[in-house]
Amino acid sequence: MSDENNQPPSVAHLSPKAKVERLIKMVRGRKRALILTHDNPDPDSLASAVALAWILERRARLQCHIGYGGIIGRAENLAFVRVLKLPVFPIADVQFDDYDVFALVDTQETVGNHALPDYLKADIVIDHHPPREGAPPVAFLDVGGHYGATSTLLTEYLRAARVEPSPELATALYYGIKADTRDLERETREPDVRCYTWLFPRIDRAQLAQIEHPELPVRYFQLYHAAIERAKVYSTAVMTDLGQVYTPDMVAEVAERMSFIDVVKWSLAYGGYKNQLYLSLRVSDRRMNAGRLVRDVCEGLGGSAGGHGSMAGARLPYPGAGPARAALKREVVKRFKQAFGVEGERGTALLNLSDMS
Ligand SMILES: [Mn+2]
Repeated sequence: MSDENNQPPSVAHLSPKAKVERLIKMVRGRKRALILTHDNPDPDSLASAVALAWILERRARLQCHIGYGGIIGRAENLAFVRVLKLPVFPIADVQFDDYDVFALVDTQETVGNHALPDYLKADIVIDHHPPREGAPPVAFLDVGGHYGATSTLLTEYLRAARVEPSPELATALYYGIKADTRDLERETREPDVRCYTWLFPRIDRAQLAQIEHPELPVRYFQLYHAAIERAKVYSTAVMTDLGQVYTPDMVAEVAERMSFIDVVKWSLAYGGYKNQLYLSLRVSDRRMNAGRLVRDVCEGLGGSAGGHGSMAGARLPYPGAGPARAALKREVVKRFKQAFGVEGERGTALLNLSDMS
């Protein structure tokens, strides 16, 4: 079917060795690659970008740069970049005309959460998220496999290319897999375990410890205080309005933390950052698909949405004036309450809920 459209199909079914051969062949004759993560990149995205650069530099003699849109905000992610000295740059420092290869990792062209301008085409897309429909053809497309992290895909590439990672790169990929799969527990497949085990003797454990236990800014605790005060519980759902956040990552972090409340199956957090409303959802019911739910709920509100089984997020245009913002939040809450089956409930502040244990 793909061939009829002249679209090179995803290489997801090929062996890592065949993938790497095709990748190297595809960039032959090119000189400079720009590798982009998704916006507000997480460790999986950053590690994957650095690993792809590592391979293209060594096996295809390309000069590579890594760019990201948005900000790196979580303390762990800041420590990740600083401790491992990862060569990644904000997109404002990037001149797009300088490159003849464009790559996206941990995201896809039509997801809308990356900094590649519309007038440019990605040549390489490597992502462990489910394939998006309606995407334009991509010369090298590796999506749709069964992987808990994009870092796992890139670790397979490294091994197939017979390129030894530095301790910093090994630590980055290891932490990328660890964070995305929550210690090999969430949506973990056999290749994730295999690559994690392969990387372990190659990592720098002292650096890993510095990343996993970073110093936290005062405003982190202030935000958590507000989050706990504002959280509302509706039967098995918790919703947390974070107001304005100092970094979008905190929305996901709070949603994740609140999902551990013993009575909770659905955890939604939302907060404004610049002119966007960020939403993050965690679902503990394995029969539900958080990604699909968020896409359905946010349909027609603009912005972008994505995710997979148990975790998903979205960002929506968040108009400047107070009343318009309040109206958007009310609409979002109404739609999610419907999706959670708790419409009509008034909810109880988390702080007023009596302990069930
Ligand atoms: Mn990922």
